[in-house]
Amino acid sequence: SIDATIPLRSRNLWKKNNIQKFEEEEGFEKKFVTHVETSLARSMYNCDELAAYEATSMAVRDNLLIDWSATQQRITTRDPKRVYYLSLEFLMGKALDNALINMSSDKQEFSSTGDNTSRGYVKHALDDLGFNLEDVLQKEPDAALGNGGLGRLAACFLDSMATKSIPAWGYGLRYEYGIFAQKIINGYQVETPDYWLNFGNPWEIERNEIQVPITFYGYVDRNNGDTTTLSPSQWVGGERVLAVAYDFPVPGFKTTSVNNLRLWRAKPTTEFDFAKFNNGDYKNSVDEQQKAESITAVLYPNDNFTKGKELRLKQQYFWCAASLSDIVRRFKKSRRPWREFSDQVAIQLNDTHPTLAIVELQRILVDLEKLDWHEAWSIITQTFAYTNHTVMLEALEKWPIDLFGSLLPRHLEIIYDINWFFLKDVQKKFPKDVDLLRNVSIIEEASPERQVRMANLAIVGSHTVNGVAELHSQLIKTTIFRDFVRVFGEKKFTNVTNGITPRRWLRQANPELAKLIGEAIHDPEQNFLLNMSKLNGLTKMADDPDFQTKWDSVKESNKHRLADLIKDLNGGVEVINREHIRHTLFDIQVKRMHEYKRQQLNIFGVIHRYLNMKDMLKNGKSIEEVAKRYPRKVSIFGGKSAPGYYMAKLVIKLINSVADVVNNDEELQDLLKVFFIPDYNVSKAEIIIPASDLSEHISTAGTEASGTSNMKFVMNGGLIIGTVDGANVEITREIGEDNIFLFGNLSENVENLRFKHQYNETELPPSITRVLNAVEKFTSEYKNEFKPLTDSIKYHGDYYLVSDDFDSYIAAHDLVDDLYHHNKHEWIKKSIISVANMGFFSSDRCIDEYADTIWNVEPLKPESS
Ligand code: B1H
Ligand code: IMP
Repeated sequence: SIDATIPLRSRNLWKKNNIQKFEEEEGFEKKFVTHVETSLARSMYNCDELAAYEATSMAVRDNLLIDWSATQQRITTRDPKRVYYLSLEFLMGKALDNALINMSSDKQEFSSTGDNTSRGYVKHALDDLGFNLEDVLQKEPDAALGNGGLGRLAACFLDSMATKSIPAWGYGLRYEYGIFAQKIINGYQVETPDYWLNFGNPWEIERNEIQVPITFYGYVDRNNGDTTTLSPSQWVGGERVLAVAYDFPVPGFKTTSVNNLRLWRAKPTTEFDFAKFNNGDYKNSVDEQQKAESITAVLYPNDNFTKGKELRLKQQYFWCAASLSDIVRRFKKSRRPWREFSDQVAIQLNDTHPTLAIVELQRILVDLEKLDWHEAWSIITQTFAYTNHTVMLEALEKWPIDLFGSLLPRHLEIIYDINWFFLKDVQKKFPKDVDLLRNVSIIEEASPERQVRMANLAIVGSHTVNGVAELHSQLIKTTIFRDFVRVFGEKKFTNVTNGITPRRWLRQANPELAKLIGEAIHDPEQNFLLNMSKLNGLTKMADDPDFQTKWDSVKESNKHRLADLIKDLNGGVEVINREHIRHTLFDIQVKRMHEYKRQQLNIFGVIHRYLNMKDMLKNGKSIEEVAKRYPRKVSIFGGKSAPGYYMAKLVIKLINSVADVVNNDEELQDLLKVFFIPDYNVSKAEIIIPASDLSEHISTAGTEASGTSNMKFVMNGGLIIGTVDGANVEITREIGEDNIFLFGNLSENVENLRFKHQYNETELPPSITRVLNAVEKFTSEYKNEFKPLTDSIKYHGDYYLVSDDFDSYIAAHDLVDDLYHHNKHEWIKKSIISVANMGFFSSDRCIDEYADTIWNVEPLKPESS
């Protein structure tokens, strides 16, 4: 490749012509108008809100790119160790609002909008230009390139790595279609395609200069003298596509560091199949090429579940090969010897989805760079680390050998060799332990098909394996990866409890609360967003009646914001009684629909409550007496089900059926409302989460690896009801057990309870039987519509232990009711104390832990900060 660096004699001219960042209104306005008139070829007579969004984004992007370039040049020049975060999902949400908050500005005056970030003056400027910032922000579609927690975690980590000036890049896929949009029709989920690039995307830089050829299929040619699979081998490919890079700037908060997220898009090569063409099959030849684009067409919409589809494996290899090629190219620029690779490069595998990167790097080192097998392998095992996100067996990735070997013949050979050396070591250490060998083998010898176990490969190829919350990290060591602990020892397995970025999840989602906190702890510049232990300062205000009132007013205002959204989604018809909103308990469960997350438990609880209220009225009690027992409450649900997940979809229908009945029951006089928010996504989460009084994190103990929305809710002053599962455990430790409503069986008892169900040794408590019998009353479409749901509990072993936890769940809700209703001051106090102690859950803390204990990397800060 040619040297693309400008000669010394020309550089002064370049420097003279460098563009400058804008730092205040006037500079922004000028950029804005310029982009409207040139980039968009529009004018003041032809500028709608979409154009305003595009021009604002391009102006802001210009600023970010100046910092991006400086950041990347600094990293290139200083050449420190870099982190590569490989994730098949990045659930970024909207970029503009976040960029306005994060974008560095030397002039951080308090503008008349009361906003001390760049957002403040841009809002003002847009106002002068004839636009309202909030409306302009609405024009941006969510970048929804992820399913749920795993993808959003990757996005939070990018924010923290940029904020901490860690030299880090994210690598992923640029899906043409993100997670589907959910419509609710007649109470049922209907999926519609999310063509998020419809109006183009001002946040991506298409890098047509960076195109990596990627090979599939073909065969291994052993006629070149390579006698064993361990020596350099020739993979003769059968199909070729190109990976084109698209870069997304990731700005840090209060720093000029801007990191990069590189997403790959598949496109055809310019090679042409002349054989076909000569056969007169021109049309077919073009069609074949077109198929290349299908590789990055769509995100697989399954959360915590995998299906062995060939296209998915193609996606994984395409992405790993393109990323590895880029990483290796960058390493080679510094002309260091290979043995320094792991001093320069740390690669984090976000779940097993990128495990092929291990094999691809071994292939590059052995086949292309001609390193000795063992030398290559030792580089690998010092470079990679693997994060596990679930213990649920249906999510563990396995690929049938035939499918794998046909798509990636050379990689399968390499895997066999990795496995051979690995098992030889195991055998030496544990002679004659065939069970152990069978369990840890990368190949599963099962009928009808042998399979490649990606988790085993990831563990063998990594130096560190981590879980995402303490309980989860403990569980992987005692269950799914138990045998690997014997082989590698405990030390290889560690914990990094998940976190969330307070910039998006506090400052951006809840500006009023961030402002109130800043004032209360004498930090109007909101530096606590960079050091969340400062929130501790709130503790001493927890009892202050004036402060409590302010705190509750912020909550009330956020509830109105959510009530507005719900009204909007309900066709303009109000659902929530506004008059009493301050004292209406907002009880929220928003997350992917999954049996293990137990939305069914929640809606059964709602039915239980409804039946009780109706019984009181039937028994001659007045509505005032009912209202004395039950605080006003709105139960809010939201979440997508995988399109093929029958049970999860049935739960959505049940929620909507219950809502129909309850919301139209005039006898109840608005004391209870139920609403399912369609198309839950990151942007909606930013409105929903700050409005909660109570949120539900009620998975069967031992099933939710961590959960991260639990952290978001508490950081926004909501209390939670939850099981002893995932990060609920550490939340309890941090905020104190008096401030959380825990219930249910512990994970250590789950196996035993399931066993009892299997042998029909459990009798269902009358409370749940009453609810299950009532469920059919809510059927509107077909008779017995919800029978599969109730039967799964009554007759099919109640795998998720809904019946075992029901009474304890109801008892916890009784405590909630009582406290919210009769001791609001105590409630608010708990809320304040909880927020005061949530510092631990900043993703900045996670990144510190990864950097120190797994990556061994250090920040490279800009000179000025
Ligand atoms: C989590 C997934 C996941 N765990 C497979 N596993 C997928 C697995 O497309 N697939 O094949 C997609 C997603 N996602 C979640 O990760 C956990 O359930 C949460 O408890 C956890 O908080 C989150 C982040 O660690
Ligand atoms: P890459 O590391 O080659 O992918 O380049 C990433 C970015 O780093 C480039 O777009 C430049 O902004 C910057 N960069 C690359 N090479 C150099 C260099 O030789 N000196 C300074 N900056 C560089």
